[in-house]
This record gives sequence, structure tokens and C-alpha cells, in this order.
Amino acid sequence: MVCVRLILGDQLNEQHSWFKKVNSKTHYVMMEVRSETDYVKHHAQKVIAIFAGMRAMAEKLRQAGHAVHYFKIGDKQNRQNFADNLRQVFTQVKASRFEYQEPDEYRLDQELRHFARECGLASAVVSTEHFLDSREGVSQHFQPQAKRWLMESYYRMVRKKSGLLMDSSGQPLGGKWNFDEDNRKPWRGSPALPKPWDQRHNHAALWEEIERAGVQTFGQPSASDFPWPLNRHEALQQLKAFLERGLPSFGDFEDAMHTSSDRLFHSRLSFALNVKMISPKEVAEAAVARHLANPECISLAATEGFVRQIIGWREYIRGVYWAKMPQYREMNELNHQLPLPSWFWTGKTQMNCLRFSIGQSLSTAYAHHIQRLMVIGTFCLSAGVNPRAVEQWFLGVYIDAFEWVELPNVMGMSQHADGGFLASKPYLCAASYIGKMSDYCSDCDYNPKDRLGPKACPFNVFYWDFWIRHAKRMVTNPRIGMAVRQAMAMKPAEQLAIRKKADELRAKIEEI
Ligand code: FAD
Ligand code: DLZ
Ligand code: SF4
Repeated sequence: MVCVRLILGDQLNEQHSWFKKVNSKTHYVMMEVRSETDYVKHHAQKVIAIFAGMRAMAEKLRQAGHAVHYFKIGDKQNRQNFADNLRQVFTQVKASRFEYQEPDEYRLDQELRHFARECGLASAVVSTEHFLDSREGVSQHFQPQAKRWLMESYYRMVRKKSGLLMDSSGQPLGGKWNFDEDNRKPWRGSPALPKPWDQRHNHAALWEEIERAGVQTFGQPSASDFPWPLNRHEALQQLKAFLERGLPSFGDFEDAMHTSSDRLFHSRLSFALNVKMISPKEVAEAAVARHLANPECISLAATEGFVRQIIGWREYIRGVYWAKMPQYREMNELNHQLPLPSWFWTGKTQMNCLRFSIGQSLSTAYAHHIQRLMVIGTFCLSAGVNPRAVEQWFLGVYIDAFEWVELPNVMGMSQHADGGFLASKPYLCAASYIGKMSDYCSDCDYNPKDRLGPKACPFNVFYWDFWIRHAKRMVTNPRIGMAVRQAMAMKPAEQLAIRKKADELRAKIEEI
């Protein structure tokens, strides 16, 4: 029986059980296709990183003796979609069976299910063997009718089940589940930033191939000085360097932002994780092992903060995605309709925090969590930008942006488009927060202390306008009552002035 197995561009898991044995009757297929490069406009580095990672994986499999059929983006016989290319291979090798791994994206899941039914061969879908939990794990943990699913409750269950950061009596290590309040320090130049540890590649030839094929991208390709890992070996080196140099300060400065660094103490492991070069289990276990071996240098708070992102947030977000698609992508509970300003594609705005965070995203395909949530996300939410437009920008721009993780983070956590199902309060701030957590405000054209004058910081104007506009809906939420009550306690004339100022800013959003 001749079997054809499909490997997608985010399924670069060298350790998958598929590859344990070499079988001359099993053919692996990988393809660079326009159906994947064109469903959204991707950042140039994202396309390069995925193609380079796919090519490296194909080479590795060949060297191990596996039969690999690889379609490059510019190959003549490449029909530029999964179905047509697969049919070509089926005919060529006289296939009688088709297998694929669970895609992580709803669109591809539907497409491949349909293809498997129609292709005329026996078929099977298998696990990617990457995540800790199944697609349904999160929805099974909560009551189906619950108004919101709290990540913390799911996270505790995963901690208990995995034994990670638990003591021998089944209690959380250090007596607490969560050390979030220890993780909120601004960074003012000390401790010194770790020496960068990204491995550099030259992908100039690959970038030329991508351009020649006519793939439309945006952002800096950085092809000759490319900083993302190519394979598992490099991803493991990236993990090791982070544990040594980043993790000791990760917790303290998790929420900090600074113009002198685009990552501070963050790991930049999201690409390697999302394309499955490394697994969440091994990353979390490695962090815990480092802490246990050297608790003076790597605190429990830093370790717990990091582990929570990987085994808590990441798995929970995936579960929400599978429970709520396809409706989730269309949600817009706050009815926000403002178009995305065109400077999201250039970084040209006078708001220093956004100029820096968007500029960095365009040049590096990366921003850390607080830049995404509290700068870019806050601006869009408080100004009232259409959440679907925001979502499409996020899906294109980041090296780690795959819909299963990007969409709930944008629509749920950041834009409150799901009405608070995922995040119990809208994440939104005024200039005081940005000024406290970064150095962005010190060199800005706008005045972070003002909310009505000609140079009033737009974050202040939109912040108060948001609470005034959505007061009725928000006032009953115990986690945000204070901000709303403050907005409602303003004199009507002041409320009116803020609303007017916000409308003026919206009218000239392209120039602010
Ligand atoms: P670190 O801060 O070092 O964290 C370690 C790891 O934890 C990350 O690599 C990531 O795998 C995981 N993680 C942390 N926070 C989250 C989270 N909220 N959801 C899921 N995993 C998390 N992450 C993506 O992987 N892809 C996305 O497209 C994406 N879009 C986002 C959009 C918005 C609006 C927001 C607020 C967050 C988004 N995130 C996304 C989550 C998070 O911002 C990134 O995972 C993180 O910035 C990646 O950088 P890092 O590897 O240095 O992370
Ligand atoms: C994102 C992406 C891109 C740009 N190109 C390809 C490709 O040419 N071939 C491929 O197999 N996968 C690609 N991907 C990743 C897929 O879109 C990914 O499998 C889905 O986003 C599912 O998470
Ligand atoms: Fe951003 Fe306002 Fe600070 Fe300027 S003053 S950096 S716009 S928060």
C-alpha cells in the first residue's frame, strides 16, 4: 500500500512519530503554495521563515532516508494549492492512502476534510503531537453555557494534571498559583540587557525566488541577516540562551517597554513553538528545571509567569478558537467601525508609542505582548477601529501569527469583540500606564498629562471617550467599575468635550 502524507508549513515537528521508521512506500509531501501566501498579506520575514523552515525539514527527512516530494514556489509543475498538487503526487506514486496531521486553522481543517472525502483514497487524520491538550480540552473543562471561560481555572487544572510547578502534596509550588503582581516593573536601563542570541542566516537567494514568483508581502525581509530559527536544533539553542540570559529577569520586566530594545527579556520563541520545531511541554519543563537547579538566579515568580504563558494562555487560546469558530471571526459586540489607519503599514504617526511599536513590527515582524496589547491593541479598541480590520493586520504582520492563536488574542483579549467571553475586562489604558511602563512618552509630540488641549495625548482622549460611550454596558463589571464610575461622574459638559475631541481625532485619524 502506497501512502502519501502531507506536512504543512507550521508542522515542522521533526520528532513526530511519523518519522520514526523509514518506509519506501510512504511519500511525504510539502509545498510552498499561493493559496497559503495569499490568504492575507504576510510580512516578508514570515514567508521566508516558513519556506526556509520547510526546506530545512525536507532536507532532514531526505537525509534520514524518507521519500519527500517538495514543491518550491517557483516550480513549473506547482499548481499552487494543496488539492491539485496532492493529486499530481497521488498519480505519480500510484497512492492508495492519504494521511495528514490536524491542521491548526479552521479554514484548512475544512478544506482538507473535504479533500480527504473526495480524493477517492482511504484517508486518516492524525494528531500533530504538539499541544498538551486536545482541541476540545478547554471546552470540556468549562460548562458549555458559561458566559465566560476563565483562563486561570483551566491553567490550574493543567498544572495539577501535568505536575508542573506543584509540590509533593499536590499544592502549587510556593503556595500560590499566580505571581502576576510581582511581574509589573518598568525597566529603566538596569539590569543590563542580555546579549542578543538569535542565530543569523542569509536567505537572500530564497527571498529572490519569493519575489520572482510574485508573492506580495510587506515589511523588511532582512534576508541577508535573518534572525529566526531554521530547525529544531536552532530552536533548542534559542531556548537554552533564553533560559540563561532572559528568564532571570523575565518576570520582573514582563510588562515593560523601552525604545532601546524590541524584546527586553522576552524569549522570541513563539515562531519556533508555533511551527512546532519545539514543544510547549519541553519548553515549560526546561524552564522549571532551570528554576529548581538555581532558584536564587531564576525566581519562582519569573518561572511561573513564563510557564503560565505556555501551558496556560497558549493552550487555553487554542481551545477557545476551536470552540468558537467560525462565528468568532465575525464578532463585533461593541460595533466598532472605524477603518484601520493607513499608517499601520508605514509606522508614520506622531504618537511615539505607536510609531515605535508599529515601526518595530514592520522591521522585525515581532513585538512583545504588552506592545501588542496595551499600545497597538489599546489604540484600536479605544478609537473604535473595526476588529476584523485589526485582526487581519495582526494576522499578516507577526512572525508567529497563525489564526488559531492570533484571532482569539485579537478579537477576544485585545478588541473585546466577543463581549468579554475570553477576557473579563477590556484591556485598555491611558497615557499614564504607557508613561509608567516605558520611555515612549518622554519624546512624544503629544502631552501625556492632557486630555482636552490641542496636544492632548490621543490615548487619554480615546480612553475616556471609550468609558463614556460604553458606560451602560460596562458599569456592572466589578473589574472595571472604577474607570466607568469616574467617567460617569464627570460633568456633562466635560463628557461632551471629550466626546467632541475624540470625534475630531477620528476625523483626522490619518494625520495624528
Ligand atoms: P514571551 O513573552 O517570551 O512568552 C513565551 C511564550 O508564551 C510565547 O512564545 C507564546 O508561545 C506564549 N504566549 C504568551 N502569551 C500568549 C498569549 N496571549 N497567547 C498565546 N500564547 C502566548 N501569539 C502568537 O503566538 N501568535 C500571534 O499571532 C499572537 N497575536 C497576538 C495578538 C495580540 C493582540 C496579543 C495581545 C497577543 C498575541 N499573541 C500572539 C500572544 C503574545 O503576544 C505572543 O505570543 C508573544 O508576544 C510572542 O513573543 P515571545 O515569544 O517573546 O513571548
Ligand atoms: C503561513 C504559511 C505560508 C505563508 N505559506 C505556506 C505554504 O506555502 N505552505 C504551507 O504548507 N504552509 C504555509 N503557511 C502555513 C499555513 O498557512 C498553516 O499551515 C496554516 O496557517 C495552519 O495553521
Ligand atoms: Fe503614546 Fe500619548 Fe505617550 Fe505619546 S504621550 S507616547 S501618544 S501615550
